Amino acid sequence: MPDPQITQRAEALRKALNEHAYRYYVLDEPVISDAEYDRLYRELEQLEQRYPELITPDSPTQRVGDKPLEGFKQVRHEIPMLSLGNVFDEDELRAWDKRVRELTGLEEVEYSAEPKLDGLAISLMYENGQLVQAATRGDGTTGEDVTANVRTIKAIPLRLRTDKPPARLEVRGEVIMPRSGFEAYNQWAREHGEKEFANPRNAAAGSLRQLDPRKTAGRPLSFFAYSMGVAEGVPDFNKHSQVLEWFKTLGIPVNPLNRVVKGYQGMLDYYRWMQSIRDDLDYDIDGVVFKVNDLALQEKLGYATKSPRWAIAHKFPAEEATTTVWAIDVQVGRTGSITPVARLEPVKVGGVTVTNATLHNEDEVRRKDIRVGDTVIVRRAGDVIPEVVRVVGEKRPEGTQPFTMPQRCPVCDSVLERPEGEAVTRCPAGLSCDAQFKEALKHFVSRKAMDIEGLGEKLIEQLVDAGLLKNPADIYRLNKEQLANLERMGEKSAENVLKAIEKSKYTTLPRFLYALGIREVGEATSQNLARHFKNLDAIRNASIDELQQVPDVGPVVAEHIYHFFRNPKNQRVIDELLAQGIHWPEIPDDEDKPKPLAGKNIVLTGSLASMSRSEAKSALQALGAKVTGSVSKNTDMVIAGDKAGSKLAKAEQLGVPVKDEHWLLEQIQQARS
Ligand code: 5U1
Repeated sequence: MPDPQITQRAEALRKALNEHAYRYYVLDEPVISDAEYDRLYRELEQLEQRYPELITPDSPTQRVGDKPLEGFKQVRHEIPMLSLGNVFDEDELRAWDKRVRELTGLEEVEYSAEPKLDGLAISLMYENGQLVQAATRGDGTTGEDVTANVRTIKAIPLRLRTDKPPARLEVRGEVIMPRSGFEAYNQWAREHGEKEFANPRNAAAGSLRQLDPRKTAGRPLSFFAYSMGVAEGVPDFNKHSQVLEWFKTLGIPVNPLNRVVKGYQGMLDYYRWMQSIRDDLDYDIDGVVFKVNDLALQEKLGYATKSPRWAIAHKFPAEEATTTVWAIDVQVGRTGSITPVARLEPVKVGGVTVTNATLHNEDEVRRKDIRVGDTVIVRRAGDVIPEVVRVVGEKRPEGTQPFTMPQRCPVCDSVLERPEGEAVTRCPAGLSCDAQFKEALKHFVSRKAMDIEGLGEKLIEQLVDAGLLKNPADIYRLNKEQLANLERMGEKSAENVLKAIEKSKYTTLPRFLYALGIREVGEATSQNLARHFKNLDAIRNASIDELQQVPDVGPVVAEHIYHFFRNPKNQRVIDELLAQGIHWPEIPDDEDKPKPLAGKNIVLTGSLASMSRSEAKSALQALGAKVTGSVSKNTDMVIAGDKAGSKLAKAEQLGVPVKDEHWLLEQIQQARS
């Protein structure tokens, strides 16, 4: 037996590691870094290697077994794992609430409202606090024993965090693969010739049904609990929400976006909230679940054949649909990139009719082997451009041909180029290609660039086709007659466009730089360039080395900027624009300005009305703040704009102060005065 001090140290390490896992997965409030956690873990691992008798089954080192399984044992659920009834719109939800009110005799019912995770349902059995079995839902009556795989999921405790564990507790919930983990896994799979997963749900299911737990251990899985099955020696609860709170104290993760709501209106508000933040979450949800919160009422309502009468899933409109590829065209982008686009038989996806889907680039079309005539699954998530997820192979008609990239630009007929090692094919004609020229102009007038309201995409196309715009400076030479003579334009609209053009002459240096459309110079880089050099001449004359002194500007971007300003055509356009009266306020030296937010960690979320996210970020940095992407206990403040999502929810949960746009504008104003 090892020295008692060593035994104590192993025990302390196990306790500390479990406590840190609880803080990380349940409270979402880690107090040590990942590196520090790894250091403690390695110390325990080394002790256990030297003294194997110290190993306990619930040690954090014991998550992976050493042998692949031969197959999965069948597990019969003591209490069936039911599925949920669905509603798909507000009327159906209202009708469901009405029925619950009639059956309970209540005027208004309290519901537990929860995100509906798109993962794999699982049952975890704890006996005297130890995880003894994990099983898939299967057909609801019999599932598969996936204990060895589930033990590798760090979010699932191997032992409950209590000195008085219940004799038997069955926790039910969903195993998910976070989107970030899914992307990273697929990237790894591509690089190592392994099979990629079509979506995070398949990835979670595939990983759990993996016969080699060592492989599951490498998959980034997580877990949220949502109900209790077998319960022996469990405290008495009146409400479902109390059960979920109790789970948290036991170290079992519960979704932080769960809420208790009242009545139909409360459910509807929650549904809309989840719909508005679903794209910001790091995991897929396909709807929300409402459960009658009072457990006695749940019992009263009982069960229909396959699902409880006390719960319902309100599903989001489907984000995937099946359709046919009519044609594959190519589109020319602003910087000459050639993007293949699938023209589709129109289909409704997530409530919107989709007719086109981006195919990204030649390699992507080849990899997915998308052909004209194929039946394909298309996906649309939020504002993201629809894309083809995969081909339905069984439905491929005879005689289809693999896609080949055209040799020439469909707009200007230049021979296309694909530099070695790059995925993108390009038209080398630059602004002499009409397509690139139109795109460059659309970018120039766009909201984050020169912000010329009323000069939209259609109008730009008309003006170029009519020969009225040969370079961006021509915008400032347009007159009322030229505009009013165009189709669908009257005198009044022409006047409004001219006013907007005039107004745009007073801009900022970052906007002007961004408007120029230099390759890989987005809003943030434009801000950094302006802040670093203070004036346009300094940027125009900067060497590649000097450009690389700017935050976020590496050798490639520096080259793009350097060559852009050495191009005689670009020099002429810039000079003409300045001659037309484009100007901006001088950027003051801010060295000795007060920095009221010095040292503060601030997170921005949602959209602001008066400025873009990157403008707000720069303004905060100028006030001395550090702007970070995620909310933690180290965050000093969250600035929330419109449609703020999970970051706001997390700030509220952690008690981090939340400020609004008005407050930010005040800080900027005060620092100026
Ligand atoms: N959030 C949540 N998801 N979900 C799925 N709650 C929930 N409840 C379920 C299912 C299948 O079943 C209840 C019958 C417990």
